[in-house]
Amino acid sequence: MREKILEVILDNEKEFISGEELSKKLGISRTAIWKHIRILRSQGYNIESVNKKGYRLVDEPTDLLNPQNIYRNLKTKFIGKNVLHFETIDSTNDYAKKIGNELRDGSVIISEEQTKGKGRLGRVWESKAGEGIWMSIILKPNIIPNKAPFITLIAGASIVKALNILGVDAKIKWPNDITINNKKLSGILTELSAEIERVNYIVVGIGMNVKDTDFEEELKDKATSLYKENYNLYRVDIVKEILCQFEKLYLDYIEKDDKKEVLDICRQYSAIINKEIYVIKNDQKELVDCIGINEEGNLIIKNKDGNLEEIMSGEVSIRGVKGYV
Ligand code: BTX
Repeated sequence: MREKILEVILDNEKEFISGEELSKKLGISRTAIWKHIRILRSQGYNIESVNKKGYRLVDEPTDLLNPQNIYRNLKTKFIGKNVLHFETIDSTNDYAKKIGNELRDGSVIISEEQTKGKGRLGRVWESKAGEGIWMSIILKPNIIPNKAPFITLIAGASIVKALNILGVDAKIKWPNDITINNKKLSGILTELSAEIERVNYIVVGIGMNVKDTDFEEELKDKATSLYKENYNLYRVDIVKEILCQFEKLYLDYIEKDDKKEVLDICRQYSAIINKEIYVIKNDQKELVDCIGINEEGNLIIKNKDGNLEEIMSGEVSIRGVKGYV
């Protein structure tokens, strides 16, 4: 109901709408409407109420990640059409995994804060309140499990594409980091619930630092945020653009087995192709030349003996010669 009230007020733009009109339109009492308005205000909506005139929105709500804001003008078919928004949560990925079976394909779990944000291999992902985008997309494709890892690349491609569309000079560090100026801006954690022959659901977790000004000591040299790089963007615009780019690339892959655009994007915006990089595997660090990404989405490197090698995502970490990239 609250969402319906908000929709009517938003659609009315800067004009007043009376409590009576709202109550008739939505079939609830004026007192109930007032209660909802109070809650909407506490969520950050600047709604004015004037005696005998009614309610109106003083200025557009800007950077709230609540479902209503995400649904507005979202140009997707099914991704992000069901959003669950939390003020705080342990991990959006963990929650998505818990209730993945019950939610429909394309549902999004998003939280202002994570108290146990996860990276890959049990690592921690710092997710402070209101400072970033911490979200998980639930997918239910009819594919065999070994087709799932490519979805991480799809997510990376959609994030880097979305950011570049919004004017950010972001790059992708194969397979799952998005960087700016050689520092980590965003990471992806894809998790899978599957049987041998069949995927139940996939959870694509995306973390992005948007407003952070200060990182913990350990992250200071390798992490960055959009704000730190002088980009002032609304989180909700970024979320919508990512969901939109993601859906297109995802459907190409699932419906047509078409990887072309994802690979093109990963190559075009690569932070590591044609550079010397360290490949780290089981604590072994090897300096190699990064040659490219092949048609499977695997990384091609040339080691110091001149041999070409193909690396699959998940088996290694990549580091730059001078630092993170
Ligand atoms: P990763 O294992 O590649 O990166 C984790 C490493 O990155 C950490 O060990 C730390 O060094 C560094 N790091 C931690 N927090 C940050 C940060 N905020 N910015 C930059 N670097 C950081 C990457 O794993 C996958 C991250 C996915 C996060 C999303 S958020 C929504 C969803 N829910 C959840 O619990 N995880 C995912």
